[in-house]
Amino acid sequence: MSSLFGLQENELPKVEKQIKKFIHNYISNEQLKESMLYSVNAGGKRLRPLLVLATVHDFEQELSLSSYQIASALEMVHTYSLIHDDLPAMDDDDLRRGNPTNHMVFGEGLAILAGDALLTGAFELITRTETTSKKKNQLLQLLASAAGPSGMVAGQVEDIQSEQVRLSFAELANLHQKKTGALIRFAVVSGGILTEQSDVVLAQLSEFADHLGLAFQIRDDLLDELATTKQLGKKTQKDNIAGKNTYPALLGIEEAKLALEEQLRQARNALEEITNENFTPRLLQEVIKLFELE
Ligand code: GRG
Repeated sequence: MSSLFGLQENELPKVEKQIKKFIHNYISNEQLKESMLYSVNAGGKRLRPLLVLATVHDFEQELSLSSYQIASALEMVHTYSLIHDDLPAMDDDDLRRGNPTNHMVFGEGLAILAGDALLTGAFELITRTETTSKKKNQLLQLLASAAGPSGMVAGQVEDIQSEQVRLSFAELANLHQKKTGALIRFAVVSGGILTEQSDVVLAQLSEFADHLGLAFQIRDDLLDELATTKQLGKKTQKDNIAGKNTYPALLGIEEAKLALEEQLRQARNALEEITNENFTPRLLQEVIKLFELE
């Protein structure tokens, strides 16, 4: 495999195939299946599976069935989080990735259950993964803490609780490390587990992923802000960002751009620190480039 583009074109379809295979093989209710497949098929950048595969690849290891299965389980958890995040009780969004949200098409009850099924199904898929029991246990534990009450769920709760509160940079970064960072960390560290890295290397991968996760969130806030500013015009920009817990609101747009650059610099440094002589971070460096603002 020569490039990230190659991975996207040739390998990501294999991840999608594994998700669909799992849904078709293990779910018998047609409506539930349809609702799950609706969100799985709605596109998305597949960043998290890409990170799993890129990490395995950079340790110069073959992409085996277990890599696709773990990447699939992770994308299932991500898809669940988006379905639930869009619900009326949460963000109450009508559109996701340019299409009607799951609950707009299937109703709230089925959308909640499709999310539940994707979440629990992800763990079932890991138990059925073609790998050793030791790796399965490590991956199950890691995904549970990334997605659950000490990871993404905690981040979402803190996000709701901080709606009327002005957070500091450190508080916001801490919230995002759980809400969006935890799954990104799982993506990278699971690549390390699949390739049997030492605890030291797993910690180094985790450090890299934390900077990448924060960069992801700062970039997402900036893109949101720049798009809104374009629509509203410069005059209303200040009113628009005031009071929101986003990096541009907290730091201003220029400082937020610098904070993004700083996280990407630290992510690059963290990759350099990885102490495995078979590690050549070509694809992960390409991922970092994707995060730069054009
Ligand atoms: C419901 C427990 C629970 C958690 C939801 C991650 C999350 C927590 C909500 C997502 C809300 C959101 C818009 C967060 C900002 C980060 C972001 C842009 C997430 C979407 O991830 P992408 O950009 O999505 O990877 P695609 O569509 O490409 O898969």
